[in-house]
Amino acid sequence: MKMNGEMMAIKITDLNTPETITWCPGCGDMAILMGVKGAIAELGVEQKDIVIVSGIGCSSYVPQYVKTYGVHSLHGRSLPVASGIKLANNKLTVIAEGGDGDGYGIGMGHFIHIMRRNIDLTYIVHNNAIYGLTKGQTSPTSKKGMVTKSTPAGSLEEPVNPEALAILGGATFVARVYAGDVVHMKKIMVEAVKHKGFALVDVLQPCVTYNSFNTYQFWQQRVYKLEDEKGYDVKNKWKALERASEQGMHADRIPIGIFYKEERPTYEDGVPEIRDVPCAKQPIDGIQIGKILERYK
Ligand SMILES: Cc1ncc(C[n+]2csc(CCOP(=O)(O)OP(=O)(O)O)c2C)c(N)n1
Ligand code: SF4
Ligand SMILES: [Mg+2]
Repeated sequence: MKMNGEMMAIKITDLNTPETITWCPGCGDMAILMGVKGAIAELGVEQKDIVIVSGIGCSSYVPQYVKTYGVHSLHGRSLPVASGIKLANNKLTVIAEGGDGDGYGIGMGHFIHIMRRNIDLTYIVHNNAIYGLTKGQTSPTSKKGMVTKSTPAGSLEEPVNPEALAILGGATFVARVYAGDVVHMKKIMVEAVKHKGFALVDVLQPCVTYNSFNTYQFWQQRVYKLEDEKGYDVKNKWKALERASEQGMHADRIPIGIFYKEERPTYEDGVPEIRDVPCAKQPIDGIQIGKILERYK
């Protein structure tokens, strides 16, 4: 499990920062922020042991609004930055966040490779099927035919299916939640952080300003919980893939909850040098840095 730091009682208000929240009123990002704070408080990991890393987008403001360590990095680059932090100090709880454009567009290469590596971190994607920050262009998850500023005649492309990709890509925890159900979202986020390995939490998030198709009402009418389905087995990869590919985020019926879960050694497990003492805490007294630098003169 990713929670390696000390456990303590944390109130949601302890996680507030003085930053002014600039999201549009009613934006689903606000609910996701509540879910993340609620999950951190429930997990009780000390704030000094958590790092939230984001890319660029409306969604990527989260590190500024949660009182933990945080990095607001570059567009599409939350995962490599988060990986670097985790490998430098694998005792930290690392959460990466960002938008669908950030993670499933420009950051797609990182997404695919982090899953096969199974680095022990949680990736929360605010999936609003639009580029929000840049004012409403088609994103990789926009529905085919969707009219936006960048596709005035309707998008010609099939949307990316993040859950199906993640199941096949080697992710060991794959979940989809809906920002309109904060209690359920928080519960799944807690499970994702507790999971040992790479955990994807894809959040269906209404952008109330630029996406008039995927509204609260749209998703409210369609979502159902996998855990309520009799006989659904989160360990059955092929059934999970079938469910994910047949019932994507724009379908008539949209499953939420944990699609797939697997136990597999993490990338860090394969690096014995950091098993007991993280890289950042290892003694450097005996290292003759001068001799190394000599070689580069
Ligand atoms: C390298 C680079 N390319 C493009 C941009 C412009 N840009 C900023 S945010 C963004 C897309 C935001 O959409 P998404 O990731 O879905 O986040 P949202 O705003 O919807 O939360 C783009 C294209 C950038 N900042 N950097
Ligand atoms: S533009 Fe959309 S995603 Fe961005 S803050 Fe406004 S409602 Fe939220
Ligand atoms: Mg987006």
